[in-house]
Amino acid sequence: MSKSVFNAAQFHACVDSADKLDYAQAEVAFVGRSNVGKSSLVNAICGRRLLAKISKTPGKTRTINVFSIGYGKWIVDLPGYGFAAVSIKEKDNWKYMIECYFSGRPSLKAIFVLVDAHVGATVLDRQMLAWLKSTARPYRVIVNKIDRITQTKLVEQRRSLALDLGVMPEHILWVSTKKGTGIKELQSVISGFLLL
Ligand SMILES: Nc1nc2c(ncn2[C@@H]2O[C@H](COP(=O)(O)OP(=O)(O)O)[C@@H](O)[C@H]2O)c(=O)[nH]1
Ligand SMILES: [Mg+2]
Repeated sequence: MSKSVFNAAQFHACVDSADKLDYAQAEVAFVGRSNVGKSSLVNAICGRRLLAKISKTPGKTRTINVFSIGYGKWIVDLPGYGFAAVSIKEKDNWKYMIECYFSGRPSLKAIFVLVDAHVGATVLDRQMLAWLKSTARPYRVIVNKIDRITQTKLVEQRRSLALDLGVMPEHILWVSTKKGTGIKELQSVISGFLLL
């Protein structure tokens, strides 16, 4: 893997349903609360500030956004969950969209669930993980925004978050998109899944 593989990432597609996606060799997806930093993370991984739109208004991304890293290798930014102001119909739409995506992509190699270090694990984060554990898909947990936790609280927060999520602490990737912490490790994990 070389750094330039990620730097050469390009916007590939933006669709409102999974069946509109074309063929990929291998893809990884990011899912998590609105505002957890999914789009920021895509930008950090690719070393590009404006590749994925970053919004300060939660719930803005209602589409599946695809970025390609070389031919047929994708990073997929899925719409966020848990934004309070959406209607039941929109929540159902979200669920349907995500389920269609997860079940309709044989090239999906891993799902990264992003959790906010400062907010902690939400009910929906736990539901998402429980659901993923019940499927055969490989997944990883990424805890983002660790810059918002003081150094002294970090050890305790790591332990309690892991416990809360039911994941071994060493199986969690701890990152700060803002500071760039953990991005290299994440790139190599992604490279492994996408065979870059
Ligand atoms: N402090 C801090 N803020 C972050 C970090 N990552 C993202 N953010 C901020 O969180 C907000 C939501 O980010 P965005 O990428 O749009 O989240 P998304 O809704 O999950 O795509 C933005 O204001 C980002 O600047 C981080 O590592 N640390
Ligand atoms: Mg986003």
